[in-house]
Amino acid sequence: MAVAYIGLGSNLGDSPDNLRQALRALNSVPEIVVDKVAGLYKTAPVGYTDQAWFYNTVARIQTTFDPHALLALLLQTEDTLGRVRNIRWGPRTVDLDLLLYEDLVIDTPALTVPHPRMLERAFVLVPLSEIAPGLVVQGQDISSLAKVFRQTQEIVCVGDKVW
Ligand code: GSY
Repeated sequence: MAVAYIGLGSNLGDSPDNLRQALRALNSVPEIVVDKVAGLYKTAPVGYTDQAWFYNTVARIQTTFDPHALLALLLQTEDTLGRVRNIRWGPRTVDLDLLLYEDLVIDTPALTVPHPRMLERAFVLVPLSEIAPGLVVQGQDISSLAKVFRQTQEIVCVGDKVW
């Protein structure tokens, strides 16, 4: 089994429930076990800022899928849960990003791993550092980066758990 980390986000509909349903859908696939999920965070939108705050979390999974098969499943799960792709950085029912897959570096037209923007987004770094505090990605300590970026990007830990 390979270890991979998935970033989850939602700012449309019942967002905590959307994230819960996404995790359930992934865990119901025989090739995937969801084994650790960070707490739930409310986060100010990054990129296109004229939209509602997001709910975000990060999950660690074990999987027998290769990275491209895993990506295909993430996209299919987004579609099943009702994601409509209209505004590029706009509101979404659920967004599932493949952040890391073992320590592989992948650069294909369809997939870039580590996720190209993960090292500058508090909504990824903070929940990721919660479940993988010693993790180093591209020579950068995730916990130290999380401390830096949470000072400039608004992020609030919400009490509820989605897993
Ligand atoms: O990349 C994921 C979608 N997304 C998010 C998000 O999940 N959270 C926050 N806070 N801002 C975002 N901008 C985009 S695009």
